[in-house]
Amino acid sequence: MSTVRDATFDFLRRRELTDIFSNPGSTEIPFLTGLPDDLNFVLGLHEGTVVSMASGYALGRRRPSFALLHTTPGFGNAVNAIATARVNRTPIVIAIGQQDRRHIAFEPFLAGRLEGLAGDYPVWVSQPSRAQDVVGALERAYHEAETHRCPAVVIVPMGDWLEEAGEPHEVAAPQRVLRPGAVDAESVAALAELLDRSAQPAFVAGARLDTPERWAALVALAERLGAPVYQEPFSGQAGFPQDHPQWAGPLPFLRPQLRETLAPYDLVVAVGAPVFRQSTYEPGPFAREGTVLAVVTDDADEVHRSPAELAVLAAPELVCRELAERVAQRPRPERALFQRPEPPAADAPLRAAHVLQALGDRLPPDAVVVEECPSNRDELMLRLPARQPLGLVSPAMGGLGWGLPASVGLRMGLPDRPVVAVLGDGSTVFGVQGFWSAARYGIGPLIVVLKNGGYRIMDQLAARQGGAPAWPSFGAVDIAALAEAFGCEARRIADAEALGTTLDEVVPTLRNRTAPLLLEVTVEAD
Ligand SMILES: Cc1ncc(C[n+]2csc(CCOP(=O)(O)OP(=O)(O)O)c2C)c(N)n1
Ligand SMILES: [Mg+2]
Repeated sequence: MSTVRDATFDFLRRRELTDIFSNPGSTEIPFLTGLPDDLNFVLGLHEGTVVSMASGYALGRRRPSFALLHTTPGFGNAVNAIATARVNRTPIVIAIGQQDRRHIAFEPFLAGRLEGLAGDYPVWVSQPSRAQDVVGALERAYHEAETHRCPAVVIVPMGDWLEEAGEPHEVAAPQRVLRPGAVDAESVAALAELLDRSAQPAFVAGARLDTPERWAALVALAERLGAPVYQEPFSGQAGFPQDHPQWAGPLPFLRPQLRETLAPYDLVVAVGAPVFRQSTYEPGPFAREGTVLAVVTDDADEVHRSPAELAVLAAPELVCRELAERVAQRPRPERALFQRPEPPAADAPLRAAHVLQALGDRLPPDAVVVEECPSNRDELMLRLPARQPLGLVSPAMGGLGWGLPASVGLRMGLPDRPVVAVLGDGSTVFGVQGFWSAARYGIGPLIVVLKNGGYRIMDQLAARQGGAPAWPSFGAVDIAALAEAFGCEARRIADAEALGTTLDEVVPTLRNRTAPLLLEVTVEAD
């Protein structure tokens, strides 16, 4: 007899989901015991780490990944990572184990109240009505995840796995989904008219543009118009080459500074981004009166919430390509629009700027930099430009604990590219189990921790609020010892010379590394 479990193995093979990111419990035993050899089980020691690794893997491979979690405890632990995956537009099929249907009415041990547990962060949540519908639900979750670039969840009662498989004609999902991009003449004409009328247009590139085709399309349009291209605030990925002469830097995340930055322009077109994601509230509009705001994106949510004069819901690369053909060539700027800061003076004590500059001087153009260092994020954007797609990846929702495990998943998905995570010490502790998976499975990201001894960004916010922080620093937390406890090699660095010689030795190894390495760099708090 072929079982639901067998049919699920075939689903995983068919959809290239044979790497199973998981932390299992008793509800997953029937599925996982005696797993066929062609399925690769990847253990994470906490479910936040499991889903963050799956997230990095999906981003790196640009296709859905698969995670298997343990009923309420596993799903609950993973909610932050699932929310991050949603905001980072990461497709993940997540199966969640549940108690057996045959006695769930008695609320047995580990019976989960699962459907609403992650709110609407998963784009789709389903508990199939019958065991025989599990595979159809997984197939549908795969399509939902891919279409919306979000996590999608299927809840599977543990007794279902060994039930008889359903009939193929009962699978409520297509075998193939094609998603043709198209753009109509009317949309192009409406945007072309705005651009023709504009004396000073500017673009804002969003994370959705982080593919080679999309970078190229916006480059072509921006070069045609000689217009600056800013990066959307809090972007999870770079939408434009950050070493291009027309790259104008990241947009501010507070409205007064945003208005000031956008003041020279009479038209601002956000491409692959909404208008606009900001940090704390400040009154007033996003842009001065007289600046027309427009949006071009294939994310309906971004379109629907943007206070724009015109929004076009379409594949941005198609729109940009058509527009580039259509608009007149204008002069291009004579010098690079964005001036990178000078290297910091080589004095003691070591600061984050020194570390980021030292990395920037050495990393090859195809390096993948994972950012999770809150008080040094701006500095990182200045000194580590994304020069190729996936050159910058960061947790766009703001939840910490993603960067370390995501760098492990990215390196698994991109085995030919150097991967470097730059993390705050506080951030590292939220995802510390990632060290173990990297070491156990021979995955070699470089993890650089900026050890400033506390939650510096929070201290800065408290100072801006005019008071003392309620929370203490945690200066004594020994990150290198934590990494070593999980089996990851670690080095402690406290001066510029040691930093330079270590990076000279380590950076050339990054492309072929099969073991993770932590550099714990003690820096002065900024
Ligand atoms: C899971 C989670 N808990 C709490 C926060 C709130 N938070 C934002 S920044 C921050 C401190 C980060 O510290 P660290 O990584 O050391 O960076 P630093 O500010 O020192 O640069 C905290 C706790 C969060 N974003 N995510
Ligand atoms: Mg810190």
